[in-house]
Amino acid sequence: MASSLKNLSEYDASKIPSAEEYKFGIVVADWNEEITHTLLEGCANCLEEHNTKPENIKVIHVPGSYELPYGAQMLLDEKKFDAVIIIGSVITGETKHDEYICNAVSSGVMQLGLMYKTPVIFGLLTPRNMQQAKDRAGGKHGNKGVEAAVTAIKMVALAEEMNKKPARKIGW
Ligand code: DLZ
Repeated sequence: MASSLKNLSEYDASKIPSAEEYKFGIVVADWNEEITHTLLEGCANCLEEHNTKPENIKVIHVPGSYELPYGAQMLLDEKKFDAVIIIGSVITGETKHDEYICNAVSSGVMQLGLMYKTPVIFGLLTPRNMQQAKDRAGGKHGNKGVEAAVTAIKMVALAEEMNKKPARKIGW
């Protein structure tokens, strides 16, 4: 379903398990930061609303979305997180740069999740213009950061249920 038909921030909070024991890594691209920092805020606030402790959320920044998979890999290498969330916004331009970046990010993120056996959540906006981005970063279509947070919690709960939670390093 297109996000124009579904508010990205609307979900049934009663169906989301408590994330009190969970640890999340977030990598955020600073390109289009007026959008991505709003997505980050929505994401982190949502995790905390579901009881994740602030000290169990680590945020790192990369310059642009193309760098998101590498940033996610650095977090995954720490072996501290139950899930990693990537956040970025690639706006269509006059050239095909957006296609190259989006393809690289989506395949990179998918590969990392399978390779590290850890959920890596795709919080990338791919709008055609700034207005579409604003509509999905706290505007009329909600906040994709919230959707990414809810997805991350659900995936960690599923991994727990299936006994597939990634092994973490001791002491964190
Ligand atoms: C170069 C570039 C352009 C044109 N547009 C965006 C964008 O809309 N969103 C985004 O996150 N990053 C963009 N970038 C930067 C690239 O992702 C990357 O940081 C640079 O190409 C350096 O590798």
